[in-house]
Amino acid sequence: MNIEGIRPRRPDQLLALTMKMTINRKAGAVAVVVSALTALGGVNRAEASPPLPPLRGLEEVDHSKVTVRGGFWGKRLKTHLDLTIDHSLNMLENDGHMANFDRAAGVADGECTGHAAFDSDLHKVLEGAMYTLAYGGDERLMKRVDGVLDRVLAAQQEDGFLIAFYILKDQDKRWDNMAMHQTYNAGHFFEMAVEHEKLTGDPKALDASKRFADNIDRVFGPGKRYDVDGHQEVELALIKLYRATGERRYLDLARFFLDERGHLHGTARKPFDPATEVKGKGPMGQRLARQDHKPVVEQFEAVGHAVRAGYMYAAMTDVVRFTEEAPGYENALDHLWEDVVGRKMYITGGLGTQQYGFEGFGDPYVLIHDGAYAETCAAVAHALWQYRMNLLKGDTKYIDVMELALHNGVLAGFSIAGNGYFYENRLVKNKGQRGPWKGLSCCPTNIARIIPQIGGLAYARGKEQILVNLYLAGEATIKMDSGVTVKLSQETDYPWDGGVQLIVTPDRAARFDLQLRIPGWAQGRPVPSDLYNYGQAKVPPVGLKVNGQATDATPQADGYVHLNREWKAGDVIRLDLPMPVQRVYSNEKLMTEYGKGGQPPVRGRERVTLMRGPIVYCLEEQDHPGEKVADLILTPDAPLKAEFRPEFLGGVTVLTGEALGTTGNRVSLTAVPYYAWANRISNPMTVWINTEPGPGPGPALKP
Ligand code: FUB
Ligand code: ZN
Repeated sequence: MNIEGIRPRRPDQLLALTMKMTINRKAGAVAVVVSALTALGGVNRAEASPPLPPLRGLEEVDHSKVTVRGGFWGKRLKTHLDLTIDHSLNMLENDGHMANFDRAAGVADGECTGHAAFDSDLHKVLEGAMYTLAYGGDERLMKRVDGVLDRVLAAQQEDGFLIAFYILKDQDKRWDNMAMHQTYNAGHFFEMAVEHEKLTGDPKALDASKRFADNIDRVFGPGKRYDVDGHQEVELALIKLYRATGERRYLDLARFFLDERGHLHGTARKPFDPATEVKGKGPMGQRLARQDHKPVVEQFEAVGHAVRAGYMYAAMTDVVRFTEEAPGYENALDHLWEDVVGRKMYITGGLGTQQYGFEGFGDPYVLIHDGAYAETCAAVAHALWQYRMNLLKGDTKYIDVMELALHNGVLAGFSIAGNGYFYENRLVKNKGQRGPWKGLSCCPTNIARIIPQIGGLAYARGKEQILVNLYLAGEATIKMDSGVTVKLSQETDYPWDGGVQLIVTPDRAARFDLQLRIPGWAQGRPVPSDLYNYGQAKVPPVGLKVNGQATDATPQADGYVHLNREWKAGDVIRLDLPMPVQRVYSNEKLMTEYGKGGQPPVRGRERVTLMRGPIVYCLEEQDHPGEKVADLILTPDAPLKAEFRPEFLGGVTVLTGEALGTTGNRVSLTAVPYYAWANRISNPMTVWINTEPGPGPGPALKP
């Protein structure tokens, strides 16, 4: 299909038209935010100073340079602005997150509520608010957010320390038990502060972050205390803080926290002793869970808690990008990537199984459908890592995985309405209903901050290169090293339609390499490994035209089509990524069911899943009355059709065809996007569908 096939967008799909105050970023959204801050006595800044560039790899195109307009992600951003951020703040207020800060500031009475990671949840929603407000100025929301932020900042101690839980619980035991997420809270505070300063120009949160980071830096480091947090996150956040402030100490501290993993902690660094590296429970089990069982440069297999791992790998990638040398880091990252993407990733981009009874990686090739933990946070952390790998290496395979995780593993954790959440995301389930919140709200609050980052994940740039990584409607403004500013405008209904129109507008004619990602799914690879495949199916050719002239769409080894030419204002690119329905099969080594009576996991019946573009599909029982979806059989030759239904589940493409029921009866089959399941009623769902009659009903599922 070509670009003419793109449906005209309705007014409700146009974020720009429906949002009261947004005209465009510079003239509208930010201007409104800035005026709100002026009223609040904040400091305005027209243009945020650019972050320190990497020493290796590509540069980000920050979300502040990208407008998302309508379409798939525009709808989600509008929901964030209209509902999700306020809803999240309401829930946090109800649960006492803000009250803890008031108590810590000495302006309210009462006992500290919640757990040691409580602060981080509030920081994450505030961070999400910064991205969201950047897309659509909203004076009321900005005032609310700024008011909450002031309550947080009021709790900061003279020495810079700022964790309400510890200020209230036991000041003397701040750093006693490092399993308690102290620096995890700090990291989320730093990330939020960087975005606050970028949005508003007001340095108050960033200054507070520096004071807090300095406090941590006085405690930990060479010749000081040798220890690491129980939950990684601060490492990548310190690198962000370094880039925002230029303070090298923060980069060094991030590196220290990474390099200290795998050493026995205490007041002195002890040599790593491989003899103590054992699996199982007890202290070493704990250390394995938090990737503290080996020095990071010796970690070649993904083990332990999947969220912690994702954040740690992301930070390791940034270390390679921002430090002069990091021997062993890239080698470890390459091994870890092969292990995760080649042996330990669900088809949804989700990570973590319940094989060992916790939220972590299992054995290679053991991905039990009913045992998927696939925590929403793990998919978020995974996407953030893959994004950084692309920046480091400039290969599309990382974006393929990021895209998969974002459209499936992440979005499944969030309701279409914008205020319901899953924590774990199994691939087959007897029932499911997203709740309005979770007491342990790591996943809802990660949703609050990942969705509105989408524009900032879409592009990258090199010296005289622009990389288009995600296809989404909107504009990007990219300044090249040569001084040329390029506006890129995208029109597309991706991921429902593979037609993309790009209009290139440099402010003067200029040569540069415009790189278009040709997704792996359009080249016969649902994932960039042999973990899943399309079987024998062929993929139709990709179409590409520049100013109406057919152009070779063959990607180079890095997965991009390189359009290296002199560009002038108004040049038009039309990309056509055909989107047939694809059956996806798993590697035959993959074990997908629990073994009976404590026996090892087994492969189970042969099954297939369905994908169209980057979207993974599932079956819900309510669409198949009288049948059990876990028992339906989709024969290899049964035709399948794709049909866009604008009024269904927020506007989705469904797949239809015919399956066989348990008695061999013909059943009309309807597959909906996996992320959209459980948005109507709680009912059984399966991602993987039998391909042939089995010895009996499907496996008994956990309730
Ligand atoms: O501990 C902080 C977060 O809460 C983790 O990342 C999640 O797995 C949940 O335990
Ligand atoms: Zn979570």
